[in-house]
Amino acid sequence: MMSFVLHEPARLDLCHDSLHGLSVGDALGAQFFMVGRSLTELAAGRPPAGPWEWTDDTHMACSVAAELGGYGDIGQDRLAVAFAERCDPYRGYGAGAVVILHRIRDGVPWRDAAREAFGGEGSCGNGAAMRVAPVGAYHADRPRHAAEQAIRSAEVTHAHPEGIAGAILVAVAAAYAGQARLTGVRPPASAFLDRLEPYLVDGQVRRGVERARRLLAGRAVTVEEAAYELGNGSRVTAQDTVPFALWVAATHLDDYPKAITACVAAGGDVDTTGAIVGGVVATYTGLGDRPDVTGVPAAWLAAREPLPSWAGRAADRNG
Ligand code: F2R
Ligand code: MG
Repeated sequence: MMSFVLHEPARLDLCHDSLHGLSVGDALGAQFFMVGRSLTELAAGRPPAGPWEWTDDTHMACSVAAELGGYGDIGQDRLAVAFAERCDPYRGYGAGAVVILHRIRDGVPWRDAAREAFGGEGSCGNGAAMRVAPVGAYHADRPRHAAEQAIRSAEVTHAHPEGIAGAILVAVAAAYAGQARLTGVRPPASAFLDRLEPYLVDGQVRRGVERARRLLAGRAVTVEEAAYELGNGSRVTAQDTVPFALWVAATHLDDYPKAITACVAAGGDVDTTGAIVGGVVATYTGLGDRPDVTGVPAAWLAAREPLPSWAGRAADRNG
């Protein structure tokens, strides 16, 4: 177990690499909801022509990154206002999220709006997980704090324990990806998921991640088999999305294009599996290539719609 403290510029570099990875995965994934997109072409290194518009995943993650860049930790009241004021249903927001964010904009306290959603159950949508990887990247030196901050970022819209559980695991996975980058030691796929064990809370997300760990410990399986066992996000919930996304990130931690191509191959909620996987994997790979690592390709960054200027310093590195 390593022990170190990151200085602010290093935190922000990891956070912004994660945000770029998240947004490229989201924007490229969303392309595959359009007619005429070819997985074979993508797998051969020929993605669709840009521009690739990003969706709600990136929009909300930019608010999270701006919060980290401005304040270091998540201020829930501030984040709720930022989410609510920026919400633009045109970006493909979840149906429940639109209602929650409009209510907050109308003056309902975020805690009430989140708790009253879905008949009082709260949302277990994959939206808290899709936007959280930059939190883990920012706190790569302190995974437990990353988990606490993930909870704070989730609670603003997702009161259901499964929605929050998914966010915790994605943030901690990103923190461990950042640690692996800083130490230069890539963990084997099964060890990467095993490290999440202290952060598993009882429920369906936990059971899904345990299935993913068993898959990684057994014979090699294809991405289609993994999606069959774990889900591919087609139910748009954390339970149906996070275990698969973590399996992909663990399996392809050193190869960003392969990781995103695996999400596309699995189908389902491709922009969101792409966002989660992209946010974790890019925390490890960074942008561009290193000798033993394939990061976010420059051409993919250039094809992605630029990030908004309010996203902070990450927007300075628009492709
Ligand atoms: N909205 C989508 N995808 C579907 C449509 C996309 C297509 N391109 C189109 O335009 O038609 N994607 C976005 O939503 C996901 C993030 O969702 P978030 O922020 O969690 O929102 P929400 O609405 O709270 O939850 C999503 C769905 O999950 C189900 N659900 C949630 N809580 C539930 C509960 N307690 N009981 C039962 N079901 C629950 C509902 O079906 C919600 O609508 C991302 O994929 C993002 O990209
Ligand atoms: Mg989306």
